[in-house]
Amino acid sequence: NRSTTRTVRLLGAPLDLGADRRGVDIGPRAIRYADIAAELETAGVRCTDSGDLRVPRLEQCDTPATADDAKYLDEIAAVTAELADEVADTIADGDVPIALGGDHATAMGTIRGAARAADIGVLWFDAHGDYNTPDTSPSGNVHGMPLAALTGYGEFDDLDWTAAPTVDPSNTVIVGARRLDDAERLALEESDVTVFTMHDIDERGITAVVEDALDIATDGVDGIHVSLDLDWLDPTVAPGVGTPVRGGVDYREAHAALECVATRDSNTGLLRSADIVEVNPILDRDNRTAEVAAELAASLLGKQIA
Ligand code: NNH
Ligand code: MN
Ligand code: MN
Ligand code: MN
Repeated sequence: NRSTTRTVRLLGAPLDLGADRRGVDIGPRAIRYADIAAELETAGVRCTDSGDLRVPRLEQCDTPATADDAKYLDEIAAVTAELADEVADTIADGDVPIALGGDHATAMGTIRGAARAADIGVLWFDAHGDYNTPDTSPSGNVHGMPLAALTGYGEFDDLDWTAAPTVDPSNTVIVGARRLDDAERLALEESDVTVFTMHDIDERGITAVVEDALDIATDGVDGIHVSLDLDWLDPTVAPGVGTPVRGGVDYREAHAALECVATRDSNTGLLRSADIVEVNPILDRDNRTAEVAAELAASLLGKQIA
């Protein structure tokens, strides 16, 4: 049981090199304007903010070849290496890092940093599998690949760390999947990664699925990282994302899921780090998606309802 007040440290990661739709680099700012700090304080944690990582502007990078299999992977490797260091430092200070994305390639930094301190499992809330590799990706967008890289699947020439997996696939759980690319689906079937689809949530309910996901992710490890892609939610709730897919979780299911994680955390202190990614204010309406993101962060950190 945790006795002292925890401190969350926000790490802005305005990374947009992993996705096609412009605007996801404004995500950290939008989530701060949605007052994530105040939301987190309602969860009873302290909140500090280290500002934004430096990310090269897309216009400053070499234009990828049209047939490039992993666009801007070099630059993404450099940015996420810095993020990994910041995350590791934050955990070493006893704080909980929450990275504000940016596209989902951000997780290559947060999870690598968190895994330096302890063996961790990963809960990946997403409409997508993010298990493509440079060889299988239909788009060349690196935000569709982080989970493969982190679990040591596939060839990532520009990433020197993928040979040794950062997280064990058997402690890696995707929740809410509803759009997998063909090769990605096959690769996931052959892997030890667990995939709970929207169908599973329909059949069994969100809390039963998340309890199972927690059992799997925490089996034999010291803690977990929570990766929250806002396109996990239905686009009616979270319209400001680059690759929306209908049929996602609703507002209440999303909160219920993160409350399950928080309850488990309050009993065992397992939450090490998180990232909140893919908020694209250019595509959003009235900053709604950033607001949902801020509220979900509070649920993750144990905000009590009423
Ligand atoms: N699977 C697609 C790709 O690899 C889309 C990935 N988009 C995401 N993933 N937002 O979460 O390009
Ligand atoms: Mn994703
Ligand atoms: Mn997604
Ligand atoms: Mn169904």
